Amino acid sequence: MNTSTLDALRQALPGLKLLSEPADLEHYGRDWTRRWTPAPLAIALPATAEEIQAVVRWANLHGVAIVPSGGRTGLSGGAVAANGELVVSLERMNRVVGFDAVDRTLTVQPGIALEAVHNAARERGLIYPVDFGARGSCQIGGNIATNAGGIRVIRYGNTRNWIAGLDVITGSGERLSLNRGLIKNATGYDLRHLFIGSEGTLGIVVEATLALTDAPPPSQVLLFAVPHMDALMQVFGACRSRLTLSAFEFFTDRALHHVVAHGAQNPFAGISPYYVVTEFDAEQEAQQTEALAVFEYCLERGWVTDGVIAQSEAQAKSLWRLREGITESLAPHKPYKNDISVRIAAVPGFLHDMQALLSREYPDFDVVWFGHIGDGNLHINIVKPDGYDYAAFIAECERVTERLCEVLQVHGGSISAEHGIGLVKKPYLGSARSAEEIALMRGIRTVFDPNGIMNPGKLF
Ligand code: 2HG
Ligand code: ZN
Repeated sequence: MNTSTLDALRQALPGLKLLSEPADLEHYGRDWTRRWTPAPLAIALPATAEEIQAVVRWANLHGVAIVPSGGRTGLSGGAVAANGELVVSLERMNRVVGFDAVDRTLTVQPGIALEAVHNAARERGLIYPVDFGARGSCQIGGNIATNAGGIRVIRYGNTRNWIAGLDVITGSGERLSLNRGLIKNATGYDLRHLFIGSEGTLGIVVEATLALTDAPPPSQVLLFAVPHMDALMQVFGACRSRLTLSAFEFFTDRALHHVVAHGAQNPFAGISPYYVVTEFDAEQEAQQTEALAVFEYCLERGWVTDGVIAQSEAQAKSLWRLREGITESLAPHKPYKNDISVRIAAVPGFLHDMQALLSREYPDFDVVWFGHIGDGNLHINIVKPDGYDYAAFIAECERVTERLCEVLQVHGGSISAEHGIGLVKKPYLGSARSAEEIALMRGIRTVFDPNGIMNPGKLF
């Protein structure tokens, strides 16, 4: 790569905003993984789909790799640019471009933050229900590229369920309008769904039509102290059968330790090995009474030892902070992350095998468990001991991840539930997808991106 290639881009698109200062290369060249040293060629900040299309055509002509870039809150290295790629940041394309009250859809540009989507939906009397901790910085284009999940999947499903239409520029520079907001469209392959979760390897989302829904009734937030691992899914069973849940999350005492050290409040006097945060519809008094009955029921059986129900919006927020603040509290330690899933029915057996594996393989590391246990999705963060060499730490974690893949295979699970494969989990893709599937995925990629310019090295 040389400056004349970039000059050709400047000439072809004199209005395109391009950045190449070292601080910009560093800022836009990495995501939250912090494992790779950013080294992009430059940063393009297009303002229109036409500019993106022209950039993709230029990249094909000059053999330049493109890394599409959203809020870069990803945890799998999917948005890292460490090999002279052109980063295409969508951050200037952050507007709502349409709302249809009859279809109940919101059409947005890809660089809009998830929180701004929430606000735009709410202003129109509806909600966009996908939600997670990074809502303030992550962007809808990145959410689509990873089929992001989060804390309300238990009720609403993943991002995929809420994408009514997508406009994309493929890796070969064609613009496609996929599904156009239709609810029913039985016309062959639904290419929209190929782009959702494709991690920027097929093309770039330039516009998305999101399905909205009614706001749920008022809810309440409950925090349980849970004395042992087996009780987690028993509490889940009790809550799910008697309450209308919108979230069911868990974390361990180690997670509590970190999040409290980071400023969150432990509402209990003591420490419990496990905690559950659950949110449920509580519009009527009967539902609130039922929640207390569920608590009593679990208490009698020894599945919970304590509980607190939020009495105000502020208290609900501070209970949520205990769960949602975990990632940020661990970030300074640059933890090694696992984001794994099994079917809900397989969770109890899997938890046992995994606990045995982790205590055998990580006797000396701080292992922090938390996540969306009601969806069968666990986040296991391994914290590097002080003074331990970082490269040796990663190598050790990767060795254990191979063992973890074997346990996941026994239980029919997946090495990436919602963060994507990116660079971090690339060596393990074959543990969750067959060789035939991967060959087909590669073939699909070639159809959309024959020159392999879109986010090369990620996923495969
Ligand atoms: C969450 O559920 C996110 O909080 C981040 O998916 C998980 O930091 C993690 O491992
Ligand atoms: Zn998560």
